[in-house]
Amino acid sequence: MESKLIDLPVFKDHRGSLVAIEGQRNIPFEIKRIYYILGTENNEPRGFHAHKNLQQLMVCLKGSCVLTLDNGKSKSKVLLNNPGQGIIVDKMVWREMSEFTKDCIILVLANDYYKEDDYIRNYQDFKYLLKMN
Ligand code: T46
Repeated sequence: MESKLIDLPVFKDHRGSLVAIEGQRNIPFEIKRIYYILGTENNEPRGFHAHKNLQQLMVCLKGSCVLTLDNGKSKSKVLLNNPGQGIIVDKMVWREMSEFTKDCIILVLANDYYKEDDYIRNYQDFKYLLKMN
């Protein structure tokens, strides 16, 4: 699976908007964990790691930030600022988040529980493991 932006179903009417996300229906994995990132007033960059196996969907519910993705072959920068879109971040992709607005809220849906041993926090280790795969 590649990392990619996907459109989410947005149900908009005179009351406002509702966005629905269903595991293995409009995203390609089952959802085991949900977390969210907020309180980014200091605009401190986050991430700087890859995951050995974890797949995630990231949705910016409010404000914006820049997500940089690096699969070892190419790097891309995506502005997350649309709650009607999500970005699937595949395993073995180095991610960095920066340029947070003060009001930014990022929702993340993950296909597994929190496991510290799934993290690759050193970029040289990440490049090495990519070569070994
Ligand atoms: C990712 C990016 C987008 C938990 O205890 N449970 C959890 O499910 C998570 C995600 C984190 N934590 C603890 C571990 C740390 O003590 O929360 C603290 C902050 O986590 P971290 O420094 O990993 O946060 P980010 O923003 O750098 O990375 C997070 C996710 O960890 C990561 O999987 O892809 O958001």
